[in-house]
Amino acid sequence: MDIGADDFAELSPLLEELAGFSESGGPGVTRLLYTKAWLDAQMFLAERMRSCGLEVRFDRVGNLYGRLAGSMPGASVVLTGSHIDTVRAGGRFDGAYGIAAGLLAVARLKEVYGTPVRPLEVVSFCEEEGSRFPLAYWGSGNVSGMYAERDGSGIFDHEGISLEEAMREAGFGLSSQPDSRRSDIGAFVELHIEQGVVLERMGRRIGLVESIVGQRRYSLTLSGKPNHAGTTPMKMRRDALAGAAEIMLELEERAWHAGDPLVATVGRIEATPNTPNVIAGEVRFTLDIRHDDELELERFSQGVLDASRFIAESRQLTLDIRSWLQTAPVQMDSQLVKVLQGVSAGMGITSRRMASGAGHDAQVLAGICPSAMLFVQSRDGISHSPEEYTMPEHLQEGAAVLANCLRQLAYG
Ligand code: HGY
Ligand code: MN
Ligand code: MN
Ligand code: MN
Repeated sequence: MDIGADDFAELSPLLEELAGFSESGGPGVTRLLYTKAWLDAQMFLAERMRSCGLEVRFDRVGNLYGRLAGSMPGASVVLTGSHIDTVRAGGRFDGAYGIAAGLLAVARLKEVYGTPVRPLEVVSFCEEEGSRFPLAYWGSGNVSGMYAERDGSGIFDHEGISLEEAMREAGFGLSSQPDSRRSDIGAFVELHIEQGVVLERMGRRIGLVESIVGQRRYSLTLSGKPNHAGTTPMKMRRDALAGAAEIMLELEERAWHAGDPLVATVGRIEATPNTPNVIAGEVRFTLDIRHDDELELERFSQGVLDASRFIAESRQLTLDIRSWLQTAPVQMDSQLVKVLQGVSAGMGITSRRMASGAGHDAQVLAGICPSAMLFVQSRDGISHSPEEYTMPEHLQEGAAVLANCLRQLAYG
């Protein structure tokens, strides 16, 4: 008897409950690393895992695991899950879906098939988005060895709180807590919403991710001279905000010329003193650049940085560039993708192999174990937005495909 979509009627209510753990005021869900909303969500999930009969533990950076022990001594772990943090004003599915569905899938497998051969675990990674601190994949990166815990030192949020301080405040970072690094994972399968329009347009139900784009993220700080907006002639200005605007348009123009699949974004900007009648003395902003080809990504990124330096110099501004994320494009494990494809086909569910333009914990886990991803449709391809939506029947179907994949991996 296969597990089916009907087994996951609890999924939407669980996602609804999780969405309640958010900074108040909305719009959408905001659950940033080590904040109260984040901690409450992790504790809620821990309780839910316990009530499903899973052994629960947190690691030193705050990743949460629920474990169903297997019968084979020393067998490697079959892991599923995703990230609990969100972007600011994000949706209720990005990350949360993979955890909620993973938890219910493992619970259902336990009910129907009992003890697996290999241990089955569901993880709620503490951070993936890079929304609070200038660093992304902190959760999965500490598991894979991409980061060591000490890499959190010298990293500050925009309020000047250090990552270490926030981690301690949330109750983590203690030497008595289990090391985050793992070498016992045999396979990782992450279920996620697509966050794009491919599945919807193609009329397919499941996306089988073959590759994930590479990314570069930078923080740029332009410094000029704050001065009076009424008395400073245009020729005498060193306007950091005008310089930032020129860099942004240059970035956009270059990205248009480069064409798909290159994408480039300035998503965050802070001007100082940010006052209508003062020329901005300092502007800090971010660049997010992505491509599925590492050479193209690097060439484009360096070109943009060179152009930014040129623009800054021509305006007598100083420019400080800080690179804080560099990931290469990653291939998913081809054998695992075949397993996911076979399971979908066996359930009579249409699927499509595809690339992911979003980053995911699976690309980090791919460094230590065979990893793959399943996508379900996102309505109108909208994500990182309060408008993010996937129909319950699609969510449940994805969870059923995940459960049957986990069954094949852990019970076979
Ligand atoms: O792709 C992203 O921006 C996020 O890390 N998922
Ligand atoms: Mn995201
Ligand atoms: Mn995500
Ligand atoms: Mn130009």
